[in-house]
Amino acid sequence: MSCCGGGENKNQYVYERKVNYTHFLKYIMVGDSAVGKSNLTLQFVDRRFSPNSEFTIGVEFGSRIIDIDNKQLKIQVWDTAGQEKFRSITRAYYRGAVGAMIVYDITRRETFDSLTSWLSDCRKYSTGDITITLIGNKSDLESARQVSTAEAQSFAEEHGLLFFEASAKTGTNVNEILINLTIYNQNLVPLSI
Ligand SMILES: Nc1nc2c(ncn2[C@@H]2O[C@H](COP(=O)(O)OP(=O)(O)OP(=O)(O)O)[C@@H](O)[C@H]2O)c(=O)[nH]1
Ligand SMILES: [Mg+2]
Repeated sequence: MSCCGGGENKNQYVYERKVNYTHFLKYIMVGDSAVGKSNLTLQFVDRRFSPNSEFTIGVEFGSRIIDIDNKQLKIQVWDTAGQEKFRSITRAYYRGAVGAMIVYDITRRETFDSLTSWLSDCRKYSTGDITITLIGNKSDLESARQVSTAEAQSFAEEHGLLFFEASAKTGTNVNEILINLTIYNQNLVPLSI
């Protein structure tokens, strides 16, 4: 596990393999507490789900190398704490991020209602161009859904965001999010190391 700014968390991220890469991208993951940010990060990095994950304290990060068009891209995902008391810590981590994932829980309406505030932080504290993806997590809990896909899609269009529903539990759409965010970034940002 890579960790900074906080204490121990039982979510274990694998150490990255020592593979050469030609491009580097920092992404930040934000959203209310318990929407599933740490589990999405765990799926991105290690293709695992942790049913008993604990609140993130401060910020953690995981990374993975993906190949797109014969380029080896190192993606570093900063997984922030959603609890209000960590908000000021989180704000420091937008710096240098070229991608942001704002996550809500499709089964908890209040986490969708918080999106405007997360979006505002994202735009205010990021530096340079940042591509933002909206993620409606816990799509495996369809019967408990409180936010329709159409409503979220419309919010995303209104604010110029990419949009996916996903499940950190089943892994549905998790790779697609990472790949789409990355392809979109490659189009926008000249990358080099
Ligand atoms: N069914 C289901 N449960 C999920 C999913 N993603 C996360 N969970 C559960 O939701 C709870 C919270 O998940 P976390 O990943 O710790 O949430 P978080 O957003 O990192 O929370 P903070 O660190 O407090 O900001 C845990 O019990 C997870 O097992 C999902 O896609 N489906
Ligand atoms: Mg967490």
